[in-house]
Amino acid sequence: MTSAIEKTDKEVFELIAGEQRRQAGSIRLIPSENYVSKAVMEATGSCLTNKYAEGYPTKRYYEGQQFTDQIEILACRRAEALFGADGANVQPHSGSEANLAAYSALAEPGETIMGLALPHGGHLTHGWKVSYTGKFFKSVQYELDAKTGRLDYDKIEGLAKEHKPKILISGSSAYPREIDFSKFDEIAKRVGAYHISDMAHIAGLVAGGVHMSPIPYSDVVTTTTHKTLRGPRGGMILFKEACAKAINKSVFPGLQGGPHMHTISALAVALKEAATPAFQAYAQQIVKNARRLAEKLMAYGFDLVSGGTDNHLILIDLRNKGLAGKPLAKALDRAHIVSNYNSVPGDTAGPFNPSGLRLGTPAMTTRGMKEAEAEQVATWIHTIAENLENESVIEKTGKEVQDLCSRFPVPDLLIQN
Ligand code: DSN
Repeated sequence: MTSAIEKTDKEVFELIAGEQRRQAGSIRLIPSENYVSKAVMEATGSCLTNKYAEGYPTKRYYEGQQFTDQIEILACRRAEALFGADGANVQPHSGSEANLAAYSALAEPGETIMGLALPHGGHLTHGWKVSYTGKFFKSVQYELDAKTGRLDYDKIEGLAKEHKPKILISGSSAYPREIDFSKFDEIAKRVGAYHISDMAHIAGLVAGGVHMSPIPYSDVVTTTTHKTLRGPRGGMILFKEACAKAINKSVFPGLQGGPHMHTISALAVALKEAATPAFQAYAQQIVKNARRLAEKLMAYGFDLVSGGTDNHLILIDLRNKGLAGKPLAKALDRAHIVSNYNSVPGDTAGPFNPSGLRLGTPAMTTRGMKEAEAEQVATWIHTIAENLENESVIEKTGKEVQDLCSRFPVPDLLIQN
């Protein structure tokens, strides 16, 4: 926070300060959120926000690219080195745009794409009906196995053989188990489809070596850059050389104008951070924390989709407790534990009042919390679930949560709670 904001606009300053206090004083369990380093934050807020750079390095439509070209090239080379990819496009403004650009590069409107259904853990942009990806393309959606809560590769193959998609999409937004990208690749090859993996949620785990990499098994890999990867908000596409031309054309001029150079500079910084041993230790700890949180929640009788987790994410099916996701998420938020309500496989409740709660450990891990704190969090979730309408218990729990937060300060926030 710079005093310039306070001088210019007290109102926005106070709101940002409030958000800083909220982030410092709560345990943030939304699995797609994190805390970036001060270096990433500084690059995001740098003078690069002032620069237009339509085009690609050395082929721009505006002059004055002496530094932007070097920054974008650096970000691409770091991404390729970190993930072992042939090529990278760091211009997508978001994961959704990265997905649309990737599909548009490899399929014509009206051709078939096949991805995981939203209520089963897929993303909107994997062809769900309300997303343009489900309107521009003919969309076929696969689901998790009803009994195991896991991907059923035989069923996916059967569906792929029936519908012969042009693109098979792997990846998810709410799937707690390791994805076997090699199996998706085999299926895609058997039906003559391109394989696009969306690793947005797990990019940091892949970089840290604790999840199978989709890169060797995919024609194209899309990702956001701000989840487990811990970079600025944005998107990125990694690809095999054969797809380079189509992907680059699809991002610009196909879908976007000027790239956000301030974000790309921050991504370059985050990719450097992600190549360190400290980042590997962070990725390992995310998974350890999620496992411990899952075990303790199950000990309290919570029913977890698939019976546990292999990654950073946990999906609780609250139906056995007679609870819905939204009231629990709201009560937890009052106790400074921030999660999101979510559909679970086979959910008959609508998306606005679904039966699940989605949790993740990246942000708590970034602030240094380990297994003991994960266990404590499970106990608090149990306490709140048992006392949904008891405001004095919620308030008391909230104080305990804030006390723990003050023992694990977020290093780079200026204002602590
Ligand atoms: N909003 C992201 C998530 O929370 O998973 C997906 O877009």
